[in-house]
Amino acid sequence: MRHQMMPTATPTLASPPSPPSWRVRIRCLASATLLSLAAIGAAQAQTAFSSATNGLTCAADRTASNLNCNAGEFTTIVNLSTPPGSPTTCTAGTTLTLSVIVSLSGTNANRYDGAFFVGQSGNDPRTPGGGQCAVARFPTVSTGTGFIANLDGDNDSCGDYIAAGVETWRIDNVVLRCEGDPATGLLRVPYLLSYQQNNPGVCNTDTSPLLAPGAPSKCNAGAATVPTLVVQGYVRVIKQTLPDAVAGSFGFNASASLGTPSPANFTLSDDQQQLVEIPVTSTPRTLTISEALTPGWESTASIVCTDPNGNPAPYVTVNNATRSISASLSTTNFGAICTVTNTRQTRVRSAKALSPTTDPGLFNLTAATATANNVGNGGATAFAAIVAGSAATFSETAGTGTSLAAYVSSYQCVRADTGAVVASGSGTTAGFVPPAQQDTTCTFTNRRRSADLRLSKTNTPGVNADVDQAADTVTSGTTVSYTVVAANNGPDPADGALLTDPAPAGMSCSTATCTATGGASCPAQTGAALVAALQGGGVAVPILPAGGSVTVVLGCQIP
Ligand SMILES: [Ca+2]
Ligand SMILES: [Ca+2]
Ligand SMILES: [Ca+2]
Repeated sequence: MRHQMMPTATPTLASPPSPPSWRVRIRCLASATLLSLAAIGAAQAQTAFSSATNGLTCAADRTASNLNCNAGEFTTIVNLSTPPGSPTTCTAGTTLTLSVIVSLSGTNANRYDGAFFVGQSGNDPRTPGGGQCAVARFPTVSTGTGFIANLDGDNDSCGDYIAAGVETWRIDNVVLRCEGDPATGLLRVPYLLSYQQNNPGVCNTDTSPLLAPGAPSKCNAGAATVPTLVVQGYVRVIKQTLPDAVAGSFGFNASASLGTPSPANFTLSDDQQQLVEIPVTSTPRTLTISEALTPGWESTASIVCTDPNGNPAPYVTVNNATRSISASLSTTNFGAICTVTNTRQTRVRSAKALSPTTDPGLFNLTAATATANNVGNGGATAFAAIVAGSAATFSETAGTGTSLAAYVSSYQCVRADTGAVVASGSGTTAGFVPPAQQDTTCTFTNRRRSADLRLSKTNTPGVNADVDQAADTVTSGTTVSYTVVAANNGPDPADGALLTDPAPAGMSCSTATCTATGGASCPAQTGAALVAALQGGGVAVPILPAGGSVTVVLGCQIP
């Protein structure tokens, strides 16, 4: 046996090709003497090199036997570390790419066509049928005293190894799954070093069946952990909304029976998802994730959880009423995928608009159970939630100091998402089934009633309509007919409008007749009573709709 001292030069350390990756130092025991490496950089400077091939048959399956690896020719202690700036965690079940540095020495005789295996899914390369391996055959170029190209004399490309040689060997592109050591929760890397005690034949690829232990004992195996890399269990929370793709942000917080989850708080909108992680070991830890109650959404959520493969996850419980997830996570039950679906509430409200907007009227509004009293233009009730698919009543009444009779009331109901009108009409009450999972606002508009009344008087009707002719004259002592027209140009009726026509001093009116058009009706008084009323307090026109008019013809003597 011989030892080789490490060089002291410190060359540049190139980054591994596929981050994240890790370099592994294997410190080899030579007759109980630990051969340690001063630094990764120094180690890499003088390493032999291989690039692993992944997804290959493991050593045990190549020999179709269980391997005990007890020959002890290469006693190995595996240390792994990550370079500065590397992640300090990996998510259980995800795939990593490592660069491994293996130091070899020992008590071996000449050995042939060797290889290094890493179980890619936590599987032990010694056990048949356990899974796939990343495999790298011995290099043929040495930077120490072990590897040699053609010790076996067949010129193959599977390196051989000189008795008791010393090598440091870097293996890139080792792909493996993030799986935790049950006791420590650190990334676990099961490995196996195989070699043949006799040349088994021509070996040129990592897939060669000749890359296998020459006997069940002719290997070294173990499991190393990466002390700087903690394996994280997780709950992946996926957000869905009903209806789909509705805007809305939902707050979550996470806690754990040990430590603080990462992250402890987050928000999700429809179709978004969040990974919440805690370190896991063989002892279960509880990760609890709760969703805050969000205004406008039903308080009860629908939560469905599975294991990472979509199968039932009995280690996860959910509470739809409190919108919470409780996952008991361990190295075995390391992950869960939970879809949290929130249903939009069906909500209604009433709002007030006045025309003109400066009108001082006050109104009491209702929408289902929501009320708002004495509101003016722009006022509204709060939203009231109703059962989806049920009818709701919207209404208004007069507030303090306001008479509904002074207004024309109408309503228009609009859904919030599209702005579409879902109901409209005249009056102070609306009742219908609002669209489900949607906000609907019914706006009651009150237009203050008004009428454009026009009054004309002439003694020459029909000549120039309602205007006296220029230089018109009447003769003293004669009786002249004066035509008085009261018309309503709208927009509202002017029922009860009061008409007066006091005669000038000296003029004596004695007859009056009335006709009505356009749906209007004449005053109750007729004849002398009508004359008298026009002279005094006026007469009421009982019905005077927009477009209607009454015509009163007065017979008066010119003084
Ligand atoms: Ca060989
Ligand atoms: Ca060979
Ligand atoms: Ca969606």
